[in-house]
Amino acid sequence: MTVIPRSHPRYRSLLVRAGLAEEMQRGLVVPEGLMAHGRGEAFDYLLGERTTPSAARAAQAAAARLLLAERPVLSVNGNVAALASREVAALARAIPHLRVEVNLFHRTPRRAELVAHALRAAGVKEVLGVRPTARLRGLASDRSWVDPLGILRADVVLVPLEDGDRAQALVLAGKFVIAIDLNPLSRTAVVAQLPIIDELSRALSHVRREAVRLRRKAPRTLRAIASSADGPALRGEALSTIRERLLKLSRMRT
Ligand code: PTJ
Repeated sequence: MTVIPRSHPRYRSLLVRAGLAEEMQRGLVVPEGLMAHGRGEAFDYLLGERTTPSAARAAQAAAARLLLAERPVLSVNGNVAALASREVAALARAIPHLRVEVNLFHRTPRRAELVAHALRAAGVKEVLGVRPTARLRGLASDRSWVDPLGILRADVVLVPLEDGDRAQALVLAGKFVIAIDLNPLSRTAVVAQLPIIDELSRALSHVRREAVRLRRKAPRTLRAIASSADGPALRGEALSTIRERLLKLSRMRT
């Protein structure tokens, strides 16, 4: 593996890339996952590589929504397992009734096992969806395979790095969809009732912190917080952040 000097201004970003490339060699991440990551990085640049105030509000609303849910599920693909298994495990500890399910676009039994292994190694106690037996209606891809004890009966589904088709199918199946996606223009961000437009690890950590802070609040308070975030407004605010940053940067002389 290439040695990345700690002094490199993009050290963390290069380290994450190297980790993903390594996980692609092992088969946890698919080559398409690297492209998806590149797109995410580009939007993170545009957004300033930090959690914006509107993304923080979305994360807070997501935490309240997950705490209120009866059968919440967090859906995990190859990129999510490679980038944020620890954050997934920490969130599952903070919200004990949150179930964790493997869901893959490029599904093979081996990849499903690799994702489950990464999650268990990070501390997730129960992993659903390794050998799913049910299918989500209206979806032709392998993403339609779901666990009857997980996504199939879930009322709220948290879907990081999702493709728009499945987000749409989940909404049509009557689920409340919380998406994590850096691209405010993606179909996933558009169809999800609650898009968190932020980087995956930052967003999951934020939702966890909010869940810990909110978990003893009364349901009435949680309901007010959960309904305080509005999808189109969140996307609009992300686009405004990008526009303002670009305007400011375009006026700078250095
Ligand atoms: O592991 P599999 O087989 O399920 O495949 C996973 C990928 C990611 C390849 C698959 O879901 C895919 O093709 O996703 P898309 O359609 O490229 O969508 C990924 C979205 O996530 C894009 O809108 C990216 O901007 C966004 N994204 C990428 N990396 C991050 C991100 N959002 C937040 N944090 C990131 N680190």
